[in-house]
Amino acid sequence: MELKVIKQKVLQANEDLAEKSRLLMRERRCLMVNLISSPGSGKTSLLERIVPVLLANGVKVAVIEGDCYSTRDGERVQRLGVPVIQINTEGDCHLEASTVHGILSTEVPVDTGLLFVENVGNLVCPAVFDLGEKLKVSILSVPEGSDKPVKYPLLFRESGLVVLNKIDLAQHTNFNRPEFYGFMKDINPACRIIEASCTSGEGIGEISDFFMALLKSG
Ligand SMILES: Nc1nc2c(ncn2[C@@H]2O[C@H](COP(=O)(O)OP(=O)(O)O)[C@@H](O)[C@H]2O)c(=O)[nH]1
Ligand SMILES: [Mg+2]
Repeated sequence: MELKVIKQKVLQANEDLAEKSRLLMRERRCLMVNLISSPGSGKTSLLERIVPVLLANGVKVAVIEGDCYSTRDGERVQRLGVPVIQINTEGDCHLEASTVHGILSTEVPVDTGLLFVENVGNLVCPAVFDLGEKLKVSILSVPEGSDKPVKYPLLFRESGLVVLNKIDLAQHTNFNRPEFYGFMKDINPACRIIEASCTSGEGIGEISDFFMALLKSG
């Protein structure tokens, strides 16, 4: 009982700060997107694919890179020519609103139109800790298996877009599309699902169009 109360307080403090970040981003007309997946599903690869398309369309993009350790992904994204803020959690498995809120005013350029937050690779905790984003985007790669929506329902329920990545590998795996789409229909029927390959480029245009439409709709 005692532990449950403490946990609720932690989450409430996170929610309060996330709401402040959401208001700040709304004031600045900046769309914040929380990118969530297991390690290796293709979050950074997706950024490498879609950021150039968004830049070519005149969108001012910035990226917050969340990792336990290393600046490897930050360096990959920096090569795209966009501002990158690297956060190393030193072992924590997710970002929290307190970490992100502190840098929105100081590190993220004020004219940013689209702010991607690449969360720490994990399907559990990043879904619990709201960062103040407008949208959660989850990436599932086909080698991970079609059962992930039922095993991690919170993330897949809260996502506005699921990118089904590494579709180029589908023939080499036992990924069951009807099962995956069936689970998604039960858990989050309104969710947009786009099949993609960051290797072949399949689906990248559709994902970029999704973000452009979102930016236009305000
Ligand atoms: N075959 C294939 N490999 C991919 C695809 N997307 C990413 N990868 C590879 O998967 C590995 C992990 O990708 P990365 O973007 O670093 O994943 P992250 O940990 O989610 O950021 C890298 O070796 C990528 O080259 C894809 O669509 N198809
Ligand atoms: Mg990455």
